[in-house]
Amino acid sequence: MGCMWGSYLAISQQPVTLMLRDSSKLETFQQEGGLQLETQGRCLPISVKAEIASESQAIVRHLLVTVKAQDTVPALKAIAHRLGKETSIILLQNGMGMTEAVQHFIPLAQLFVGTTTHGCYRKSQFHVVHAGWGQTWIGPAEPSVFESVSTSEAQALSEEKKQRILSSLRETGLQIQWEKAIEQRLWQKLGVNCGINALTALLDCQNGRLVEFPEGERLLNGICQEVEQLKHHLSIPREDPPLYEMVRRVARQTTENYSSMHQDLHRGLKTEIDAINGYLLKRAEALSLDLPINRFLVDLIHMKEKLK
Ligand code: KPL
Repeated sequence: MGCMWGSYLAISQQPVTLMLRDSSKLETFQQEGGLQLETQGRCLPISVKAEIASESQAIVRHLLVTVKAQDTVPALKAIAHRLGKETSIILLQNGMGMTEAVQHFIPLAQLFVGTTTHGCYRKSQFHVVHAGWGQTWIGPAEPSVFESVSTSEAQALSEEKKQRILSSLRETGLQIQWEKAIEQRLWQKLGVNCGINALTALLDCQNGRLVEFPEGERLLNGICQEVEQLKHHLSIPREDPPLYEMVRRVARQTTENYSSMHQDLHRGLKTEIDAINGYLLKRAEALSLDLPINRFLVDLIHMKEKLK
């Protein structure tokens, strides 16, 4: 996702820098001859700067965070010296629960969260294929904080940052919508990921295969019922269409895809299970609610990670 957004920002002539983890990533970037974007059957070389994120001292004004959920805090800690009250951060990731952690140690930066239905995958480290066109919603990380900023001066600053972020992202030509009630969209995406990701990873199958068999339908239904149960306890409104319908629809629309959790598990990487089904368990535990199917999935994925 980072390579995809970086490409479109660069194509629309905006100053953009890829912030890389370490020197080996920068070497790979140079060896591959920079960034390439494949879209609508064309492969475009993208002119974009790249740097080792922690080495520069320059203040970051707009930061789009697309790392895996579990890498969020370490990635931001590595560049904490570059983040201040002039920084706006957008978290565009799978899973939930990262905003609290980020707000905790970067209280001054303005935080936004987003969710997207664009599909992309990498052919190599810096060669990204934009495979499915989608939409993106951006909203305040926590409306209560965002709206309760005390002075009108602070409110004007927040509004200015929001407008700058939106216009910069819209310059790319990708569809961006401001969503004040972003939490609801994040819950919807979380529900979809809770249904599809762990099952496809464990069953070693593409997304669409889940809805080909009655057993798959029953499993998805059970997961979705638990998500709905938790949402009911948290007073989060039910979705229309119901989550189960939504999950089946996404599984069909992305039928050939291997989910991100499938890809992580099969590459021997740590998965985002703790920010997806694991996030449900954390929220449920605080309410003394048991979600046995989701607990089972989390345990199985953790076991798989350990058995690698
Ligand atoms: O977001 C996804 C993921 O794989 O993480 C879905 C929507 C399930 C598409 O594969």
